[in-house]
This record gives sequence, C-alpha cells and structure tokens, in this order.
Amino acid sequence: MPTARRLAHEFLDRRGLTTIFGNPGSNELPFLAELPSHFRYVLGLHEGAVVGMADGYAQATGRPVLVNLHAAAGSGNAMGALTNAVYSRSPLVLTAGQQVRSAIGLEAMLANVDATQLMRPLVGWAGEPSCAEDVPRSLAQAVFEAELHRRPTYLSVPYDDWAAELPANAAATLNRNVQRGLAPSPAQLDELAAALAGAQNPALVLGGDVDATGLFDRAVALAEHLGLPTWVAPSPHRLPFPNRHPLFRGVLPAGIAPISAAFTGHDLVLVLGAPVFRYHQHVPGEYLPEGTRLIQVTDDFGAAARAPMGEALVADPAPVIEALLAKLPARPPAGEFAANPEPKTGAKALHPEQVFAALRETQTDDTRYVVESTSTNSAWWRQMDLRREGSYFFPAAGGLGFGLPAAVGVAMGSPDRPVVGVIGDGSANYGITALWSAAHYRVPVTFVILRNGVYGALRWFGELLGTPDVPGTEIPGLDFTAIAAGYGVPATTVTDAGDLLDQLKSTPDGPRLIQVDTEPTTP
Ligand code: TPP
Repeated sequence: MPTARRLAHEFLDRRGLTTIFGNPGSNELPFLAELPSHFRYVLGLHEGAVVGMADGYAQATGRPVLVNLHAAAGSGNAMGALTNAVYSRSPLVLTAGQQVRSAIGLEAMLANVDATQLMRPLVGWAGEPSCAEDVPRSLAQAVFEAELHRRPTYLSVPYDDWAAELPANAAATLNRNVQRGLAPSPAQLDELAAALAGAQNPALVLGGDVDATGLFDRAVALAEHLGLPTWVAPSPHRLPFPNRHPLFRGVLPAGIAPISAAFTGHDLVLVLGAPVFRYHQHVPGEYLPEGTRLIQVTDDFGAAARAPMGEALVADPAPVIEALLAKLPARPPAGEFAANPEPKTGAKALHPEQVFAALRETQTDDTRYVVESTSTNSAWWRQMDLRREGSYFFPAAGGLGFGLPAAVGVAMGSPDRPVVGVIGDGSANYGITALWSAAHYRVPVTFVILRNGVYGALRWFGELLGTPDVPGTEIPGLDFTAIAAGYGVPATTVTDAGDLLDQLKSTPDGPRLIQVDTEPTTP
C-alpha cells in the first residue's frame, strides 16, 4: 500500500508542482524524505524571502507553486510577504508540518495551535486533514482552491501522517482534473457590446489580471480596435498595456477624487481585470463624475462584490475581449508611440530618471523588471518604454520585501528573459536574504539598488498628511556591496551615468548587484 508521502509526491508531480520553495524545520522533514530526484527544492533563508521568491516564480510561470514552511514561527514569518501574494492573486500552496497528532492538543514544542486559523484572513482556504487517509485529498484541495480562486492556501499536516500506508481509495485523487471556465452568457456579451456601441466617449481601464492571465496583447488589440483611451488601474502590480502607446493615458491616481476627475467626459468606463479600485491616498470625493457609467469585468468574486459603485460582470476577461473584438467595428489606427522625455539630472547624485533612462538604453525589450522603489514612480513611467507582456512586477499590497526575492523567483521561472530588480535602499533590507539564494542557485539577475539614504516615500507621505517632522525616515550608512559580498553576490558602486551605462551593458551569467547613489525624489 502506498504511503501518504508517496501519493503526495505523485500528485505534485502530475500537476507540475516540482519546484518547491521552502525553509524547513523538523516537522517538515518527513514530507521531504524520498522526494523524487527531479524535484527542485529552492532554499530561502527567511520565510519572507521564500514567499517572495515563490510569488515571483508563480507570476512568471502563471502556475501554482508549492511553498514549504515551518509550523507557527515559520508560517508567521511568511505572513507579511503573503499580503502581496493575495493581491497579485498568486496561487501559492503553503504547506507546514504539524506536530504528531497525539501531541497537538497538549501544545508540545512546535505544535501549530489552531493551525487553520493562523494564516487567516490572508489565505482563501486553510485545512488540516482529519486523518492520515485524508492527506492526499487535502493536498489536492489546497492546490485546486489556490488555482480556482487564484489565492494562496495553507495546509498543515501532522508529520506522523506522511509514513502512514493508505487504502486504495486515497489514490483516487491523483487522477482528478479541475478546470476553470467562466464565460459570460451570449445575452450578457450582447448587452456589453451594445453599451460600448452606444457610448459617445468610452474609456478602458486595465488591471494586473490582464497581464497575469496572458491577455496583454489581446487588451492592446481591443483598445486599438475600438480606439479606446486606456488607463492602467491604480496601484498596479503588473503592466497590462504598453506605457508609451498612443492610447495610453497613464496609471490612474490612487485617490477617489482624482480618479473621478480623470473620467470626466467619458460616458462609459469599461474596467477589465481589476478591482474598482485599489485606492491608497485618501482623497475624498464622488466616486464617479456625473453621467459616467462604469462596468467592471473580473473573475474575482470578492472584487466584484466589494466595489462601492458601478456594475460588475463576473467573468474571465478573455472571452469578453474576444466577443467585443468580434461584435464591434474597428476604428482607424491610433498613431505613433510617444518618445521618452530627456531624463532629469541630479545635482549631487544621479537622478532616478537617469538610472531608468540607462536601463531603457541598455536592456533588451524582453527584460522583466521587478520594481520596489517607492518614491520613484513618476520617474519610472517617464523614462521606461515597456511594450511586452510580463515586463513589470511590483508588490501588490505595497508590502516591502517582495522585490528582491521576487526578482530571483521571476528569473528562475523565466530563464528565457533577462530580469532586473530595481530596489530602494530601504526596501532591499526586507528581503535581503534572497541574495544568498540567488548566489547559491546562480540565478542570472541584476539588482539595481537605488541608494538615496532615506525612506523617500514616507517623507512624501509626511508632507501629504501634514506630519513632515517624524522620526524614522533616514537610513544612512548602508553599504550593499559589503552586504552582497557576504551573501556571495558580486557587487559594485556607481556614482556617475557613464559608469552606470558601461556596467549595465554587460550580461551576467549569475547574479550581480549594482548600487547607485541617487538623489531623493517624490513619487
Ligand atoms: N514595512 C513594510 C513591510 N512595508 C511597507 N510598505 C512599509 C514598512 C512602509 N514603507 C513604505 S515605503 C517605505 C516604507 C518603510 C520606504 C522605502 O524606502 P526605499 O526602498 O529606500 O524607497 P524610497 O521611498 O526611498 O524610494
């Protein structure tokens, strides 16, 4: 009779979950025993980095990823990073070892007390099998729940379950196939097409889901077919549309009143693959201007239910895009891509725009950028010219500690595309141990660290909130070349634009870190 462990490994193999990101403890070792030799275990030295790497890998591959965490303490360390995975809708399947069944109730060391509650409210589903026989089915459920809802799940397994021999029925789960397919009805599609056909001045808003589900090019086709002015939804974690495209109107500001102002004059706004909306700065006002109708198309039931205004159609955006392309007549072509402006220059150090212009000039068009530089947003969009799907990743919940590990995970998940992490000197510290994984697994990734010596975004927020003189926003004295050396990543410091260009022109075959001194700026 097969053991729970063998059935679990077999199930993961069949579903293609053979790359595991983890940081194990004693409870997890029985699951890892006898791991098939073609499985890859990617060790992270802190659970925040483990989840960040797994998130990047899941986003780059578009597939669920198994994460192997230690019980309560290890799982707890992962929670900050998990906030980002929730909002990027990354299907992470978190597993943690539990104490042996007989020792959970008496709270022996390493018992995961109330394990199914621990990762709430972040995970969409959490479970602990009620007996060893239920381990394979529970693991399958954790994977399917993550895939179907595109939300992390958490499975706690008592470690004495893994060696248990199971009856034949436990293997039935191996052959299961569970698929998504959320197409709207013909009547719903007709209604939507009629709304667009009847609008005088419609506009399009695209969210991260469009890029995450491989619809970047189809969204461009739709915008061009209908001549729709197109925004990216606020607080983007992905780029669903080329940012120099003639129809591109920018990233929507993340406040109620400014979004409403942006929509003025549009009688219909179609939102694809985004919540309505991910506001950030509290700028109160009317949600929509007078006379604007908003229709949101999303496969995220929660995002549809919690929106404060507008109409929602819960459906996959893909069939909606195809139906609108087929049903509505084409408009004339939109014109030329816009050129980037001259970069601003810094007086005492490089301006971030000079850094981004150097990236644009030296990196290939298929480069994937993982960005966690919080005060340089406007500089980024002014200087970059991103035209390919999957070019941009940002922490989806604004939780720092994503960028550096996710750059490693994205590079591992897409070895055919170059990867550059653009990380602030504050942000880098939250996921710094991923440098070790990058070095250990020789992951080809370039980290560009913008060293401005401050928490620049917080200073800007301080002005906005009327609290300019707060402590805790200066971070002088950090040397990432020394830190990188300690983790085994070669690193250099750059202070002028020519040197930066020279360094960026070379192509690494492993990780490298370039520390660039920059001037503080505002987002
Ligand atoms: N802790 C976490 C886990 N996430 C956060 N978003 C914050 C704290 C608050 N925070 C937001 S931006 C920021 C901080 C601390 C500063 C980041 O500094 P840096 O990476 O140097 O970028 P800069 O703003 O200077 O461009």
